[in-house]
Amino acid sequence: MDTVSLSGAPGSPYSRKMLAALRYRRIPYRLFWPGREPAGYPVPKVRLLPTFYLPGEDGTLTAVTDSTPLIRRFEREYSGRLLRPASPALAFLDSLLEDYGDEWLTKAMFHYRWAYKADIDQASGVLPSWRGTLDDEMLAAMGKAFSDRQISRLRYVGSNPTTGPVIEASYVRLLEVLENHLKQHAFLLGGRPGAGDLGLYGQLTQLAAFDPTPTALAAARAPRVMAWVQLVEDLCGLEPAEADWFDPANLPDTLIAILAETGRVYAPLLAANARAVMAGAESVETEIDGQPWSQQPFAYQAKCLMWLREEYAALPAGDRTAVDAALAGTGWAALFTT
Ligand SMILES: N[C@@H](CCC(=O)N[C@@H](CS)C(=O)NCC(=O)O)C(=O)O
Repeated sequence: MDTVSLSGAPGSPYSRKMLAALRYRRIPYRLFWPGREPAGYPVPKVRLLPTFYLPGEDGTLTAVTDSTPLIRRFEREYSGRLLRPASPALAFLDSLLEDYGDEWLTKAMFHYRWAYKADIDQASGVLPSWRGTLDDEMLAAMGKAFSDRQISRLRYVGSNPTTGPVIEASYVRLLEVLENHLKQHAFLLGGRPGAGDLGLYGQLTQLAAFDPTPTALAAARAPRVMAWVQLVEDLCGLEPAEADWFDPANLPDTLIAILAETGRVYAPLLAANARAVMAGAESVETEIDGQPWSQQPFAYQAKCLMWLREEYAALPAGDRTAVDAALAGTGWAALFTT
């Protein structure tokens, strides 16, 4: 089996998502700390973590980013222990949950880390130290430069005084619905993990296991979620069976509650963002959860909606019926079923 090489860091939720995917799939990997890649390694067009180094069409090493298509590529290239359910209906729900983790829950991650003093102080000390040895003066300077840069980028994820309370309330509700689900089920879609589990897990490695403000919220309300984050980190010993997936025609109420929570906040944002991107608007102005929402448009998330709509449109009729039933009454329905 080919060994996969990547650069990633502990404070990068998408790096954690992919490392957990590789461990569960038992794909051998070699992890480089950013900046410590072997000489001559290619650099991606947009420097993002994680960056994978994979053979391109002509066999030369190519830098590849973006966790969602990479998970799908590895499903094709490595057999067994697949993260994507064989049922198209379940696979579609898995895509919704993965996208919510990657694109909405990351707002909470970025917001809490760079909006509160305790979190800024901790991140400013720890994150630069992942780069290697630093004396006190260097660490203070790099911590300040790093936090100044990230705080100036809060606007990209849409964290601002208008949206902050919406983001925080949604994080607390997610903890509650996930905690409730984990009382009876090991993973979102049954007894084995999907890509959606990893999408949520990646962000929660920071929210519920590193940054002090959101981790305290998880400690007070969601012990099972905290334990789950620790377990999902390394699932290489789990032996999944096909029968471990839920029956899409008979989904538990606790999963429907998770779909309701994710659709409540992320679906209206996807719709409003896509409208703003199409119109070339300067800002997305909408309501989420009955409260005003304002942020700059994000072209990538317009693509996310397009991909989800394509997957929905390709569903066989029976699967579509099951999906429609699962999403009825959730915010997701407006995006797909009307
Ligand atoms: N959609 C990408 C997102 C990757 C991403 O945004 N990575 C962040 C860190 S977790 C990053 O590298 N940001 C650029 C920077 O910090 O300079 C994925 O799923 O891999």
